[in-house]
Amino acid sequence: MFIDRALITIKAGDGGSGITSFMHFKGRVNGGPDGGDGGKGGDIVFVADKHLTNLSDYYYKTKYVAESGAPGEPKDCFGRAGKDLVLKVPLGTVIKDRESGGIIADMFTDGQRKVVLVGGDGGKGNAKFANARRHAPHFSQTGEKTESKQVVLELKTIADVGLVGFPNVGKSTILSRITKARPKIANYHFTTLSPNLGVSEYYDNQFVVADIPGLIEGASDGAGLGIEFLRHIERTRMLVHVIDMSGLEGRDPYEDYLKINKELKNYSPQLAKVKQIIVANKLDIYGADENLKAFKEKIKGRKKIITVSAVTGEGLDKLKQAIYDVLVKLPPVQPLEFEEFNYVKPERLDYEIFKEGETFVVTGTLVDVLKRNVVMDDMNSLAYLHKVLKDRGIIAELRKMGATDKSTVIIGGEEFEFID
Ligand SMILES: Nc1nc2c(ncn2[C@@H]2O[C@H](COP(=O)(O)OP(=O)(O)OP(=O)(O)O)[C@@H](O)[C@H]2O)c(=O)[nH]1
Ligand SMILES: [Mg+2]
Repeated sequence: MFIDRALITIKAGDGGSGITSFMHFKGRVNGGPDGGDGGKGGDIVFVADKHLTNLSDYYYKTKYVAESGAPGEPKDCFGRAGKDLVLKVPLGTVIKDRESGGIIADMFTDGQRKVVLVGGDGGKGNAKFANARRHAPHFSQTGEKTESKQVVLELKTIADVGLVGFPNVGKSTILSRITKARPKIANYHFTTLSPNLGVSEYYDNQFVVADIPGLIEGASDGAGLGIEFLRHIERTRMLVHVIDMSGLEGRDPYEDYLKINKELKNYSPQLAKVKQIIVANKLDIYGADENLKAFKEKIKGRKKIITVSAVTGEGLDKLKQAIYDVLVKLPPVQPLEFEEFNYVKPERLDYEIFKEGETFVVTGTLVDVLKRNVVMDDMNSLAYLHKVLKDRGIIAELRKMGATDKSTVIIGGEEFEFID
């Protein structure tokens, strides 16, 4: 099954918890704290892989969780880090955040890696909390818990040339003649149900050609197979617009040409501006000559027309050359330009309070951040500090621990008078 869009849930590994432990020696009662830190959780990493052609793996399995870090161990041993979970995707996969629609990455080149979610930090073991005043901390930190996220994977094929046209006009036949690809070819509409890619060789040059399902009038409103597949030619450098000149299906070739262009424009004005060459196909069929003449009159030399018969092979070398002549003047296929969306880990701000005689001491990462942001002799800044202490529940906790008006509180090395 060809899957070019998938919605999956991903979660980086949780951090392992630090542990509380004390050294044990035979004959020695009071060993120091030796609880090790927990390991970091595994990351969720996407890697572009040129051997993959579509996203079918992500259709069947939709939940991906990286390994958690192991808890710390006694004797100051760190817990093992969780393994990263590597998710391979085909080239051209665009990764988006489901909630905001923001683009996280365009997996454009083989081997490209993108860490989308970072594993949780391991918690600190009690050994890390020992200091001059506190010889035997009976606590340790738990590991950081990570959040799961939903991402949309969307394949936007990377090709130089896109084949467009009505169903049954011979797009797949042309692909099979100018590349080694072997798409299904048959005399009915919508033979091609998903995009086919092939590599065409022109002397020392190569270009990638994408053949997509046929379009019909109203495709942009969902008629036929719709315009869903146009995504796969959105980033091609040029289009080859294939037109059946035989008239065997009772349609006028020039009308076909206008209708397809209208659908392209409805899908995306940019796509409508992509350089096109016209291929007049099925010239081997009786009557095609006449139709071609009429077509040329209507188009009045506005576009280059290459006449071919995909079945006999007539004109296909000319077609390759015409494609090449256009491509050499164009820049190579580029990755999307976008403002990168990132999942930012909330900075873990914690604190602890302990009592030293009658004095309360507040320490921890929250205090470190506050110290960076607060100017001690500025009234507004101090008001902000007070608000943060209140919002974070530190004031309430100090009170619980017995702080009253006039108690001394040391925050980040500065002495304050406790005010409720
Ligand atoms: N006589 C003749 N028949 C052709 C030519 N090119 C393609 N055909 C036939 O036209 C029919 C449709 O060809 P396909 O290549 O499957 O057409 P398509 O445009 O890919 O069609 P969809 O995948 O349905 O959009 C097949 O029976 C082909 O053999 C040609 O140059 N001359
Ligand atoms: Mg086809």
